[in-house]
Amino acid sequence: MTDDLARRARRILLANWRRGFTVPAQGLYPHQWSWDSAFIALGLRHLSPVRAQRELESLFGAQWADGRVPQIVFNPAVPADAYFPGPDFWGPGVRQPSTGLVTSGLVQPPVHALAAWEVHRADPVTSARRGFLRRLYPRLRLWHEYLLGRRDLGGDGLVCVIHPWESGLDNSPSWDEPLSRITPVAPATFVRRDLGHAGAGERPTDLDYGRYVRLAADYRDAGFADALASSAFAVEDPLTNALLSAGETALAAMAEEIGADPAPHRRRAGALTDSLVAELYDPGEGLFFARDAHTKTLLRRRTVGGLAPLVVPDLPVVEELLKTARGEHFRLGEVSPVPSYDLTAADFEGARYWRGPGWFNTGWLIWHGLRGHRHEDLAGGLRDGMLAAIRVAGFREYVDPITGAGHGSDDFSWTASVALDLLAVPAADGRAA
Ligand code: 2M8
Repeated sequence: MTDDLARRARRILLANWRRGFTVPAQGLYPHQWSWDSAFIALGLRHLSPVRAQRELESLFGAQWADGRVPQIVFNPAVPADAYFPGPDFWGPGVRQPSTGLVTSGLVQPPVHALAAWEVHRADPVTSARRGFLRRLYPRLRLWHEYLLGRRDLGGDGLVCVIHPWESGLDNSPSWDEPLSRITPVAPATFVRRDLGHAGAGERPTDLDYGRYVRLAADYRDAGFADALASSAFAVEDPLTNALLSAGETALAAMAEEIGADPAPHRRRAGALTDSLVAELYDPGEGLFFARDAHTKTLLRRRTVGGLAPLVVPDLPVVEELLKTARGEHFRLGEVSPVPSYDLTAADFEGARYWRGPGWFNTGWLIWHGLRGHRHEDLAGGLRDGMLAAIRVAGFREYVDPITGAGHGSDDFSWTASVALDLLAVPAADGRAA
């Protein structure tokens, strides 16, 4: 059974590989995505450590001079209209002089340092021989400096995402309120390509898309300037900031390994964690919430992003968060992967994208956090639950956490990758899964 699942996962990753990077899924996502590549590298390290290193190297090859790592690197071999918004939307202004590659101007959650460190640890000898950390560390540092230096729009030591696509949790209910203030562009002005590959009931709505396009076009037309005044949507997101803090801890480990100074990274990790807890944690709820940088109000929707700070090694509120995770809203221990949205909410939708379904990348982050905090039983149960979910639904993009039905793309790369990573550690009860 284990062998079969691992073999199927490997086959997906091989089929989705495109000379230097992996597409999230054939059809729906035919280019390279930023945080997908990080999760994919975590699985690839079990298949080929060199390929895992190349996955991250190719992404950072498209890094902008200002340090940002783009949400999407467009594959020039794919027709320009295969995905919307494609290279023509972003325009020639985003062609990177060093590589000639066209990219999106947005970013995605910074899970890369965490992934790079795990990839290095999978085969430190090959990593050292190829100079993997020596080459990647300065780029990762620049990436974090972009976020910390240019994206603290609220001035509280926390990074803002300026578009729902930047959060990775695109149509999460957390964004409903700030998004309601955005005037959508007219539906006739663009053609959605996603609906050719997935049902409308599993994707964001047309109204959501109209607003996404408005925000992306405004950012592009403002020359990708980062300022609160020109960012109609600006939220301090617990997932992004938790990953940045955990990423700074990973950078400290890398710095030590290559003889650089780890102290600034430790300081930054500590400061980020302090701000995260002081500004975004609600002790009454035992959960983190995103905050609107314009109104300074918490966006009180219970989402998996609010549990994501579990990835932070020195988090002072682990037990409180776990109590919430195990309660009726997320049912950790019973339901896998962790639902993206509150199971008890009136507007919970089990099949619609980030408004209910369980996803394997966020499941991996929580599993990783549980292991780091030495909650081996809970981690083992989540691992077994996620593998069982894949056995039932296949390697789907997301699953209904109640029925277990699979949704979105099939043969989804990070689902395959997470499966390979989970299979590399023993099952909760000590037997092979
Ligand atoms: C989804 O987002 C893209 C835009 O980035 C889309 O809907 O077209 C999200 O699930 C995001 O987290 C993910 O990185 C991307 C590719 O898998 O798809």
